[in-house]
Amino acid sequence: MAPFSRLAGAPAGLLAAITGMAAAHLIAGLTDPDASPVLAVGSQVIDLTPTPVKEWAVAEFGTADKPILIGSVLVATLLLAALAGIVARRSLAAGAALIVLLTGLAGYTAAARPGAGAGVLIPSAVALVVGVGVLSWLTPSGSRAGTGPADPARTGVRRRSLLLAGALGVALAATGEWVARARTRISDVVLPAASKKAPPLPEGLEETYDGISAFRTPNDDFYRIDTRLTLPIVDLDDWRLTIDGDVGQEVELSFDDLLAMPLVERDITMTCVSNEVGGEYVGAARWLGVPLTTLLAMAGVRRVGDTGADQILSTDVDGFTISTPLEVALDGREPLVAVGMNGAPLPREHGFPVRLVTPGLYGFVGSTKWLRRLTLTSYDAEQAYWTERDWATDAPIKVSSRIDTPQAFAEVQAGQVVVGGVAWAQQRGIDSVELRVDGGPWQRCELGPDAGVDYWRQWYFLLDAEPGSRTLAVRATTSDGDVQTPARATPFPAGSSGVQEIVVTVS
Ligand SMILES: Nc1nc2c(c(=O)[nH]1)N[C@H]1C(S)=C(S)[C@@H](COP(=O)(O)O)O[C@H]1N2
Ligand SMILES: [Mo]
Repeated sequence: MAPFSRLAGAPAGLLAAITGMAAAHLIAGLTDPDASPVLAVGSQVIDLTPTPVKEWAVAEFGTADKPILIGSVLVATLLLAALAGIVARRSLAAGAALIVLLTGLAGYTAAARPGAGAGVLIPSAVALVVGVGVLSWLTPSGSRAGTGPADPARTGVRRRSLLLAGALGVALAATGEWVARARTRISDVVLPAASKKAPPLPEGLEETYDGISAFRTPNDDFYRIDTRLTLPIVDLDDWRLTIDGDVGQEVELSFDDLLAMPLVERDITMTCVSNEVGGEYVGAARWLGVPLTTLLAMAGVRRVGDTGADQILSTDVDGFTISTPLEVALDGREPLVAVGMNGAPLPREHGFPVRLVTPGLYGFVGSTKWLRRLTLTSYDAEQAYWTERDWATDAPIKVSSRIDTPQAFAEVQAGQVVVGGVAWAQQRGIDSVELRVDGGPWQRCELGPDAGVDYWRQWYFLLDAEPGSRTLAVRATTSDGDVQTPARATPFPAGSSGVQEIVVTVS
């Protein structure tokens, strides 16, 4: 036997897996994207990953953590599939058994996802049938007994089929995605005007000073953080928002019901608890929606004493949960049940059709995307996704500031250098931002326009830079006198703290 002929079965196994997964992915795209075998396994991995590892992955890979995860699941699957192909040359039954095991695992994890119905098993079943079918078709019957050379013509056919299957897989997956988009009907949504409009947003500093973050973050640039690998398909005709639990009366509203209510417009900066000091997980938008308090009042909850509940447990369309302290929701900060973002319906990535936006709280405790249900309950009775993973229950956003320009390790010309960025302290507002050069005294920066306490503030400093290596640090102070602390804290469990410092070279 030639040294590598033992591996001759591998392409058959790979081909079986690729066609099986592609077929399953298409079926899933048509029915339920989360039931796609690779994604189901990936989602399960996310949920089972211990918090410190998850935190490390987000810090290390940022938003690339998802492609990396899916890639790892794919590679593991393909390795096992290649093994199935090799084994199949000795015993087709044993090879097929490996495929049964793989698809069975995928089916099991898909079914174990919150809110899964029996239909989630279909894509894995399709993968099983196609996978075993292709494997037995491509495993030469002669070789199963371990005799006779491989037929070169047959090998050529297999190579071509492999390429074809790859191309087919990409095409099928793309079709599935296109169908999913078409089914959400975002383009049909026409948002009414707000009955309480926000004042026009002033022109931001970015118009004058290159490199400072735009005063309003465009939807396409807005950071995205969630546990999902695919975006939910929400059929607007079926979607309802339910307010239940310890309420006077249950409320159920359709999307049109929401649009028919008085809508308010508010400028709110959202921040992720996973944002490191100086990080990218913060964005500012103009949100359109119904005040959460209006909906709670409809359910008979106007003040904390109207219910025995101490939290609002919000559930998304797939059963993912977020806890918001009831006291915070009712303290006058006016969280929104939002339908619009920067003048458009919510993008699918940011919660279409409806999301919660709670000013002053990190997203994981107040900004549920793809909202489906608001349940008044207690922290004793029910725990949300992140609470179960030991993150803070009450998580106010900490005051922070970021240098946008110049970037760390940039080389700049000696003379006047614009140093600038953004600072935020939602619910309190920014009083001042200060810059420190090479450990010298803190110097006051100029602030950009003010769009309210829940919105970030741009800032800049015209630095007369002398040649050499310069260390720049920034800190903000809130309107109630809270100075951004230099004491470092990790994002887990209640948000990062510390002061951003960057080094630039002036020449
Ligand atoms: N359904 C759902 N809502 C969610 C999340 C999620 O994983 N699932 N992540 C939360 C977190 S951690 C943050 S920071 C914000 C981010 O919102 P964005 O992606 O629109 O910026 O959404 C929140 N809402
Ligand atoms: Mo977050």
